[in-house]
Amino acid sequence: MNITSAKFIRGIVGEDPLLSDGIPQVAFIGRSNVGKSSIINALTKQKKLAITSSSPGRTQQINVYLINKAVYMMDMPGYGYAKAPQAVKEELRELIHWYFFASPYDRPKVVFIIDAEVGITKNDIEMFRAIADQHKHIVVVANKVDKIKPSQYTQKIEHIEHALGQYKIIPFSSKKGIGVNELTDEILTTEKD
Ligand SMILES: Nc1nc2c(ncn2[C@@H]2O[C@H](COP(=O)(O)OP(=O)(O)OP(=O)(O)O)[C@@H](O)[C@H]2O)c(=O)[nH]1
Ligand SMILES: [Mg+2]
Repeated sequence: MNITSAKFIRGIVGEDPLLSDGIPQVAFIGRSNVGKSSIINALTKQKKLAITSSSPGRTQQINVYLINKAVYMMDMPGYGYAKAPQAVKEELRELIHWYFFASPYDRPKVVFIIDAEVGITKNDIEMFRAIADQHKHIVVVANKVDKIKPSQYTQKIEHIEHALGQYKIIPFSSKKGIGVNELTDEILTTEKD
């Protein structure tokens, strides 16, 4: 399956009519700077669709993209950015929590992103458990595999696998285009259950 069209709709910070318009949502979540926005650009093959930045905390609202006129990709703000001002951190945390746990809308499919080089952090595990508790459809992505030394590759990926249990992990690199087809299929496949 291919992504043939991708369009920015708008950034949202709370209730919005698009959340209940019946179009399925796929939410991209992970630590600040893990590469959520870059992955959306890699999947849509558009360098500048989602704004990326080398400084963490770039995405501060839920940016919504319509893919193939059929699915929304939700580019979430990152969690765990220690240097952000307390008030900003609180606001982003509340937005993430509202969207995943408190909003009345249908639960999204979740693309949970981990930095393959850094490995899984305490923050990742906490967020993952909370999401896995309430969301059935989770795809785990280990991004930035281009930064791992070949000799450490298996160990790093296995460590993430062990920390999360039975979840399938897609090794990914938005820089090198690794994993793009596999993740695209996961996102565009209609769930049967
Ligand atoms: N080497 C490498 N760098 C990457 C990869 N993906 C993203 N990056 C870099 O990581 C940094 C953060 O990327 P973003 O896509 O802005 O990350 P984000 O998760 O959206 O960040 P926030 O919106 O701040 O939470 C940028 O400097 C990217 O160029 C990758 O696969 N490999
Ligand atoms: Mg971002």
